Amino acid sequence: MDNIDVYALTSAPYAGPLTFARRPFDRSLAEADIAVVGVPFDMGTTNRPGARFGPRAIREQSVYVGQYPWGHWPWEGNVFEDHRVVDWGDIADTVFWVGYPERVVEGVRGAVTPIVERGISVLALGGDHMVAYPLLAAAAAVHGPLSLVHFDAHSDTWDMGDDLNHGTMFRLAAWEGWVDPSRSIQIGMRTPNPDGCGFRVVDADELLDRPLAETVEEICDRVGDHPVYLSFDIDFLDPAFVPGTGTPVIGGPSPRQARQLLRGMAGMRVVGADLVEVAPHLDPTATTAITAATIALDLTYLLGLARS
Ligand SMILES: [Mn+2]
Repeated sequence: MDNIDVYALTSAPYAGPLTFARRPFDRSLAEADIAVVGVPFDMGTTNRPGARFGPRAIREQSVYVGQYPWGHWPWEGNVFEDHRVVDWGDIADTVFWVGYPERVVEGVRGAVTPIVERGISVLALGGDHMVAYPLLAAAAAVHGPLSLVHFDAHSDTWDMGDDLNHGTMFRLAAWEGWVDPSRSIQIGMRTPNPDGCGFRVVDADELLDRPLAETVEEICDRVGDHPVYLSFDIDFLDPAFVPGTGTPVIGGPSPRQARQLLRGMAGMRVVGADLVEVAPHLDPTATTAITAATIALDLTYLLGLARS
């Protein structure tokens, strides 16, 4: 239990200092395997803003969801025992980005690259989905062209020329060579997608009209032993479950189905991940943030298993 903070055993979920699942706050990263990094930026959104409040809301609910020292149901083992998971805090320059979204790319890339270069796996908490663009840049600089496994209601491959926003970044990331579309897969789409850029797209109907195991198998086949960047937009889920998001689309899967897909990815070479588009002020019940915190913990297990 060396990496288990006894504070987690003794404190109420609504009390105490706020870090992701009560992991140590560690800016130095002297001893870290996995770093949780907040990216509170939402000026790439095309509809309702508010995802800048996502990292703090996810942390708040992670203290509740992650309060059990014995692990995270129903995963086997305990990622916090097997790996040093720390909370790096937020990329703090975002106040200087207000009105200057172009600063986000170099800002996020500059903050995350040194972390990735030290061999630490990054779990980024958005923020709107545009932050995946510099996160992919940093990951690809170390690991080479990545397999993207992307859960979302939207493909985020709109063709808007060079314009970067939360609906275009995966087209641009493919164009940059940071992701290899031929080894990547996008799951859950339910908006028009005229040009898939070479990605395999499993839309919501295909996903939900067949056993989940078939989609898991397809992810495995598509990715193989290639390094994976996993990007999870909370709007992958039906907005009946997660109304707190900027661009909700009806007719999506349930959190349980999403978690089964993620558990099916256990053992894949997941080298980096993000969870984005949580806009907590749009959901006063906090169910969106509770769901996001649960999935963020699932992602720490995937990152940990990939390192084992
Ligand atoms: Mn989306």
